[in-house]
Amino acid sequence: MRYRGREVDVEGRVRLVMESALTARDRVGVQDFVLLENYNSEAAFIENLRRRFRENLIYTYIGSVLVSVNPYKELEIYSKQQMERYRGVSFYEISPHIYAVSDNTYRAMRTERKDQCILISGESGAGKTEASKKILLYYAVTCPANDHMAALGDRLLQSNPVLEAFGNAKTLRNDNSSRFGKYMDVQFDFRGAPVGGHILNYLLEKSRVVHQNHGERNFHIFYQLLDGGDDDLLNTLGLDRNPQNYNYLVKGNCPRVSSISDKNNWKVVMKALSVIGFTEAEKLLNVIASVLHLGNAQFGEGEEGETYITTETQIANVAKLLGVDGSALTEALTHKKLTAKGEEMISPLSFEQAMSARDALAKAVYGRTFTWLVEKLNQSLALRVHKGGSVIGLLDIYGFEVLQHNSFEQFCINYCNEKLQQLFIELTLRSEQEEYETEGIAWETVQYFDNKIICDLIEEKHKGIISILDEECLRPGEACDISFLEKLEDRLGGHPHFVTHKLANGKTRRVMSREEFRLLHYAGEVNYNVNGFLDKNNDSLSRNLKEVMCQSENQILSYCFRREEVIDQKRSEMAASQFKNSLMKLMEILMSKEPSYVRCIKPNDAKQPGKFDEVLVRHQVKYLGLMENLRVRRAGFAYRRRFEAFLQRYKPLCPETWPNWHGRLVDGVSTLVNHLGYKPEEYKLGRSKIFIRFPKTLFTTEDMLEAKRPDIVIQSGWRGMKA
Ligand code: AD9
Ligand code: MG
Repeated sequence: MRYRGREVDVEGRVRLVMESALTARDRVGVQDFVLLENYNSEAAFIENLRRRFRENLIYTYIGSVLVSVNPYKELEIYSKQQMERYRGVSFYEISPHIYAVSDNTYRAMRTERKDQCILISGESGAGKTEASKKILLYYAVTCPANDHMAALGDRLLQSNPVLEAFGNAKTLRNDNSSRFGKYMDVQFDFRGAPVGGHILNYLLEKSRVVHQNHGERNFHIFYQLLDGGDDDLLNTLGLDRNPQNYNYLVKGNCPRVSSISDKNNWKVVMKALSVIGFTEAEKLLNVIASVLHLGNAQFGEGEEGETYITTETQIANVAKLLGVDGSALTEALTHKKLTAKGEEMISPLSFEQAMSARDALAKAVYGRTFTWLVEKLNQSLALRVHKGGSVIGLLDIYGFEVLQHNSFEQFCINYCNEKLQQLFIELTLRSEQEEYETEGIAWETVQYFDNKIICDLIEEKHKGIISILDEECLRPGEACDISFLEKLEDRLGGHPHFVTHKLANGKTRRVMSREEFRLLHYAGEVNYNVNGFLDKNNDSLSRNLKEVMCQSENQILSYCFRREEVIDQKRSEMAASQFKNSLMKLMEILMSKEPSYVRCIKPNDAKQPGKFDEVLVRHQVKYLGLMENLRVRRAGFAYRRRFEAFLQRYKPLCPETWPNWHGRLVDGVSTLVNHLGYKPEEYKLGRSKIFIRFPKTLFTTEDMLEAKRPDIVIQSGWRGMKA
């Protein structure tokens, strides 16, 4: 029996509630999925998650992988006292927690002197960013520090509000959705104190600067500035407070979000910028304001089809804030420069072309400024002293996305997830295999789906989707989104993971539009609409706009728009290829480190506490590959523990090992399990660990222990495998 708590009965009497180990297990499930009897059953997996979620137990392991379900409410489990509880404690001795992963990763780095990384994945709103912040906070609070280090811890923490202000936005799925991928290295010195940091950012969703879907917003910083900036500042920037007055902020018709205080966040961001030692705030705000004014620039169409600007004052404002010449900017927004047979020619842009040039400029200015900001943060976090330390990397990157309409952005995001899944399978299998080898236990081959075929389909040189997209982008004037789709059909039709409306027999698949292709991802099918693929991949700014920008007197912008870009006519890498290459580099970084995983799950689409939407959860369990993960982990043995830990825990169950065993550990464990009546097929003894095949064996032993010494079990905090 275990103490469960106090309950007040109908007559107002307080009584202690006791329950048996068995009912506790029924109530709160198992804390590690490897201990599920029926580990092949998805239903059992989800039921276990649900039970735990109902009890506010949002964390569960699959071996060493942490599964986390977003509670959508503040739980009292992140205090400093809780951090202390997890310090130096072995993974399995205490209930699952993000702090356990943080602490174990830290200790592994310290003892094995090997770089680590924590990969956090899950769909939008599942809790990735919150998890990464909790890990950072854990290190900032628990790691040793001196004055200089403390300042660094602060800067590390303060980099978050800044990045979030510029890179996060309210979407339908998450009020604080990260619209970029982030990989952050935290560097520690030989004493284990954080001494530096470095951030890599991936693919900011720039299209949001000029367009938002209904119910969504632009990046937070715009609203923060309008709501929080003081009157003088707004006057200088020529802005008024109402977001509805800015074209780039009205598309989603959602100027305010109840869960967000833009005013307070503005203060937080300004303070963070000062902690980080940022001196360019004014220039940065000029850039932000210029984007708002640019969105209000309007064009008219002359009698001969030429385009002109109707909002002169807006453009004057934009030019002033961007630090560029007004007439040059006007000219560049309404004309294009062509070079034909060595001669330069100027021709007017159509109305649509001018509008898209304006939007392209806004996206380029914002996107490049974001990259610059990350570089500034990196300078502030740069390593000062480095003597034989190691690194812990944190990856908080967009999860697999299937929206109603999926475009280029979803294509890149889902490609990224394919790569991470590949890495995950490879590393999990590798580490399982390595453990078996070190322990001298025969490895049993595990069947799993290798998604390399899908990665190849997307990224293979000359043959993959990205190469074909690049090819089409190099045929300006001739190629269009549909010709890209046709080329895909020509080259990839018949590939087992690629589908379009065309059937092999020449007929058409009626359920698919003629503008879509479908990829059968490891996580499920996604239809991508090719509309806009070429433009987004090209991501280019006209040459004359670049010329104007590179003469900017705003130092941020003159840094972002280099003269060399104009002089050197060679085209730079296109967006998808750039993303592909940055992912390759990321894979290399991750491969060189020892990985830990946090898999985040979103319990419902309503952002509500206490609501567990089974269909939604099942879908995520599937595409996070959790069942596959569990199968790999359970391939041979459900449970493994070092001899000393096993003996320490169960020695009271055998007179020969109690109170102390003085011989070799392996002999002690052997004596103990013989006494308990373990059958040879139930377990194996490795070099330093015992491997137990079935959870039932372990549960029986646990129940015996509890029956024998209930007081010890409760006090030890080892809620067995049950909480
Ligand atoms: V996205 O891909 O960037 O759109 P994330 O990063 O996975 O997404 P995020 O961490 O931003 O999601 O979490 C979404 C919201 O869920 C947060 O703003 C919190 O309100 C809520 N959340 C997430 N994790 C926790 C938690 N451990 N405790 C309480 C949480 N609330
Ligand atoms: Mg996020």
